[in-house]
Amino acid sequence: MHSVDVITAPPAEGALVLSGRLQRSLSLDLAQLKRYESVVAKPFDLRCYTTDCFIRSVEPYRGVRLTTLLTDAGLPNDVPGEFKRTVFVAVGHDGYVVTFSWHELFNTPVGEHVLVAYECGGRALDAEDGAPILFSGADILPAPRHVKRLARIEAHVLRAST
Ligand SMILES: Nc1nc2c(c(=O)[nH]1)N[C@H]1C(S)=C(S)[C@@H](COP(=O)(O)O)O[C@H]1N2
Ligand SMILES: [Mo]
Repeated sequence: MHSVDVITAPPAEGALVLSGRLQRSLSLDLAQLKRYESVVAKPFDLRCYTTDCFIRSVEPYRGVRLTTLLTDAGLPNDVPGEFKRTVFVAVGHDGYVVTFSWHELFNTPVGEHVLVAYECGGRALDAEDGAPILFSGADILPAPRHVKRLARIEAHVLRAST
């Protein structure tokens, strides 16, 4: 899918918006997410970091890698190499926030397991099920970066404070 057809309209209700320091903003509803190449994750147990409690077992998710979406939006490169200083802030519909770094996503094995999921165990997920769900399949305790109803990905290029 090419991004040209998704940048002009205002974000649709429930769409995922990628914005900030990217070459273009994207607004993607579930149907548009499904047009990207998908991958299927391994089943896993959701465990909370704070309590270390088991929440539930999750069947395999299908979704698009976050790196695929960020590559489509275009990483910042106005200053050559500045994309390596980018952090990505992922925000749920309720304001819940988690972070990723460019290195983590593009330069470690973690990135290949970070999905924006819209299907679980072969069944389509809708907003009531929490779709789209951002999750990081290589995390030790997966619940914190298992963001229900992912609403936004903001890209920020960091610099050292002076
Ligand atoms: N949108 C959103 N997703 C979220 C959270 C949240 O507050 N908002 N909390 C996270 C944390 S810390 C945990 S432990 C689990 C809780 O999952 P549950 O609500 O399905 O039990 O959701 C994760 N995903
Ligand atoms: Mo948690």
